[in-house]
Amino acid sequence: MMKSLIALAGVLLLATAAVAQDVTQIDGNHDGQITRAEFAAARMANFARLDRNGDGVVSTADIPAIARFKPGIQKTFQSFIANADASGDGMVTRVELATAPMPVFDRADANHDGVIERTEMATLRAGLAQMRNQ
Ligand SMILES: [Ca+2]
Ligand SMILES: [Ca+2]
Ligand SMILES: [Ca+2]
Repeated sequence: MMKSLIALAGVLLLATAAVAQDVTQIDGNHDGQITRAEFAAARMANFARLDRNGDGVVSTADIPAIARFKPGIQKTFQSFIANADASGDGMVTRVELATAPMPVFDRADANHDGVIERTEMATLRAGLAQMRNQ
């Protein structure tokens, strides 16, 4: 029981808008900077975890398994879906997630060069933390 709770806590961290990892995990090539491609790849890596019922899409149907333990996740999950659901059918496919807007990345990339460098990293961390606590 304890073990599954701990596992679930990990899932919740990852589930929160799909990018709530520590920035060092997002930095795929560990060069201290995060490119748009690295950010997108980290998000895609979480798709399977977000799709709790395994039907190939992320939707509100995936919430109940998580919401039993953390009711507050619903709002975060819904805002994640709203952000990525390009077709507006309430479901996020892998294709939609791959091309979804990255508002947190864009806000952090102050000089708009498509890379989060060291000076912009604090803003990215703050943005990710804010999503986690939504
Ligand atoms: Ca990098
Ligand atoms: Ca699903
Ligand atoms: Ca930048």
